[in-house]
Amino acid sequence: MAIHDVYQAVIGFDKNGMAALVRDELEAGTAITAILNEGLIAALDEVGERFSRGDLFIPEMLQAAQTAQEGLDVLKPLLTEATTRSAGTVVIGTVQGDLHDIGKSLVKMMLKGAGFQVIDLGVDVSVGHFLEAVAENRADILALSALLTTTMPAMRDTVKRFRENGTSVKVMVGGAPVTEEFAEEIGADGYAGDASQAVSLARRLMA
Ligand code: B1M
Repeated sequence: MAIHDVYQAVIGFDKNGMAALVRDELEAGTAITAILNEGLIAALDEVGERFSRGDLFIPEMLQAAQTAQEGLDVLKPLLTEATTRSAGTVVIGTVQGDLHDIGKSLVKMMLKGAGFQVIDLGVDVSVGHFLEAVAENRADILALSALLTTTMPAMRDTVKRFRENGTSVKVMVGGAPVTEEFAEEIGADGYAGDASQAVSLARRLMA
């Protein structure tokens, strides 16, 4: 029994076996971050590389994502055990045109675990929907995720519309193709490279 089994289960699309493997790892005392980074995320990176090389295709990429999700579902209660006092309200979503969900959901779980109230709008979220949700929930932070270079312009447009609108909400951005420089260029208030950095950033933005 090792993290490598979790990794292999994602690569081998073992959707039914995944939950038990992750539970076994937890029982064996393996750190949640290790299960996440060395098991689930590392395997998805490998799947992405195989996709880039043309060694596997979208149906397989989807199956790998569904398998990883089974593992994340086991970790979710451990990541979202929030403290009672709210650290702030965050509206989160993946920008328009982009269907990638896993990284954004991980950021959501970690923020919840850090005591933030999080409203998750899901994927392929229009600027209008973000504007409505931020106003309705009087959000302190808007958190935008993008996984495709082709949807980075939608992130730019979203930030632009919020700035034109004059709302005081702080905007944080992230996702694999997003960089610190891009965040600065589009006028976001901050960039985070992974879910734990997202928590530190959200805390800084609230300070
Ligand atoms: Co897609 N896909 N995909 N895909 N997919 C990538 C992203 C890709 C890199 C694969 C590759 O070619 N190597 C590539 C993008 C290339 C690019 O633009 N640079 C790609 C492509 C091309 C596509 C399609 C266009 C393929 C096609 O149709 N020809 C298509 C687009 C569909 C669309 O969105 N409109 C597509 C579709 C899909 C599936 C639907 C099959 C599936 C997603 C299923 C789902 O999410 N429910 C999928 C998957 C699974 C991937 C890979 C393999 C895995 C993504 C993932 O979940 N990673 C991915 C390859 C890869 O990432 N290496 C790939 C794990 C996750 C935890 O990491 O999301 O990066 P990530 O989140 C990280 C950080 O980025 C950060 O925190 C997380 C870690 O802690 N983070 C934030 C994320 N959001 C944040 C927000 C923050 C802060 C941090 O603050 C707000």
